[in-house]
Amino acid sequence: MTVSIMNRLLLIASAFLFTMSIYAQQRPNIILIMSDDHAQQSISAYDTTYIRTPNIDRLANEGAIFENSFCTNSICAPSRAVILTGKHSNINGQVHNGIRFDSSQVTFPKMLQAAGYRTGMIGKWHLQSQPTGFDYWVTMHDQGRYYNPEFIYQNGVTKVEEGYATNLITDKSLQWIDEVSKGGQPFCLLLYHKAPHRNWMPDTADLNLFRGKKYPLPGNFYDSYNGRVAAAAQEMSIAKDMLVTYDLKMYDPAIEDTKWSIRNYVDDYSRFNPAQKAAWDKEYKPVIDQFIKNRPTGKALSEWKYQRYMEDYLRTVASIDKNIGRVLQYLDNHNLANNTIVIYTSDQGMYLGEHGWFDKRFMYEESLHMPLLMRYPGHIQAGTHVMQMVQNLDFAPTLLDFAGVKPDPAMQGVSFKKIVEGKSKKWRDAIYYHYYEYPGFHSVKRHYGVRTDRYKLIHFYYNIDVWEFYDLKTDPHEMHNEFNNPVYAKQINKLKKKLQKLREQYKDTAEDNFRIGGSNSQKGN
Ligand code: SGN
Ligand code: CA
Repeated sequence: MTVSIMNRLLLIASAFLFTMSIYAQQRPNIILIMSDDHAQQSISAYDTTYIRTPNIDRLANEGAIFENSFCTNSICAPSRAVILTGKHSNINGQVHNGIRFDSSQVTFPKMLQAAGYRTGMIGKWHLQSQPTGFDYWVTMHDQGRYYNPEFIYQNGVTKVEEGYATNLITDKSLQWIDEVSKGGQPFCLLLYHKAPHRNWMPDTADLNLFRGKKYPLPGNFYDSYNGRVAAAAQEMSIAKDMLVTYDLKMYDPAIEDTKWSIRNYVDDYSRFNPAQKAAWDKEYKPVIDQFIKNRPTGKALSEWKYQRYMEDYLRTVASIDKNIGRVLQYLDNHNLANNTIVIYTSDQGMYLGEHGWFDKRFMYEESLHMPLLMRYPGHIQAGTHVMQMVQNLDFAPTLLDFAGVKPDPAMQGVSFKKIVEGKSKKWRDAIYYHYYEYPGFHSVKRHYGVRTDRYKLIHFYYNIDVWEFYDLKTDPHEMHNEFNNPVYAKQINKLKKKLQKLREQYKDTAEDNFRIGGSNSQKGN
């Protein structure tokens, strides 16, 4: 080979390597922050009624807020599986919480990993099988614990670590980002918080927040569930089902409660170290004493429970917000903000007293909505409001799209990259939903349905056969089931057809009569 050919080959090779390295650098890092049961109503970018969340709001101000982001099945493990696979529950198999996720499936982290991304998963996993597709992972057993949680590392080591879950998960995440961001490869981190899940245990550092603040009761707090059989049959009512000891921390021999409630509370309480216990008692002891003194009953008790619920729930949210602030600050300080997509979401929505409830599961608005905010400077315009109806089903194809990786053709979701970038407006006109976990915790009947920008049609099945129809424009709080109202007959017919089409499209035409074993009741011993 002559010298000039050698030189030419070297030149071509170095140009190729240079292009590759630019390409590698241009692919964005991805940080998907997800919390557990975070109601959109308690993010001030959406709603300023209850709390200020300045750090989460930063993502909306500097990027996009999705006004119509929904889950496909409003419960934890199913939502996580939908996010990983880009497929509905009937296809990915995770129809309810009590199933071991089939981790041999194609997931977006696996695809990113194969495309050269460093991948990490830190926090609440809740899918029973071990995470796959990650270079690094550390999770918690099942729901995890708020205080001094036990972490499970991928090398098989389990370790109880002192501190508060939301802080610890953030510490570990920043440490991992610190390590991987120094290499040449882009990274993708799933940063999954336990909070603000039941039983809403705040960080001792936040116990002074919101003390004694009065929250407005939602207008339908005293819902009679007229015309809504399934809504009447649930067991997630603040008045009836919220437990004063376990949920509201009123632990005292003078206070009666179920054995389940007391046992579970003691289980958490016994984990405190002396300093945590002292701070905890300092906050709750006076509240307990007051409660014993006043002994509220009837409506006064329901409203007292609501206020206590809100106080603790919002304290756990404040900690999430603070820790998101730490992540954003880290990115700023390390010159990573511009090349990193940051997303904030929750596995589903949550009731903060609407219809008198806590928990989720129903296809009604508060639990169907998933908060979704996304920042990617230079690509997503600051202050973008996305009105299109996106779903967690779309996360996988969207993130792959941003990373320049072609989604797996079997994924059922659609990339909303062009939508959030403001490059296209073309989108679906209806979303599909299917909830299966019945019989189970909180007794929400199995149902599936369709929602358009204005209407919603739901079919409750399994041990009932009931249809509901709502006009969200005239009845945004879903108090009037108009299924039998002739005024809507044409609309209902249209929606029934749409529902059938979606069920065919998503291969979900069979009403699944699988059995859910055992009793999940929290009311027994
Ligand atoms: C636990 C909770 C329930 C909750 C489920 C599912 N009970 O079982 O209230 O509905 O999780 O939540 S608890 O007393 O043990 O906290 S999910 O978000 O994980 O699906
Ligand atoms: Ca959840």
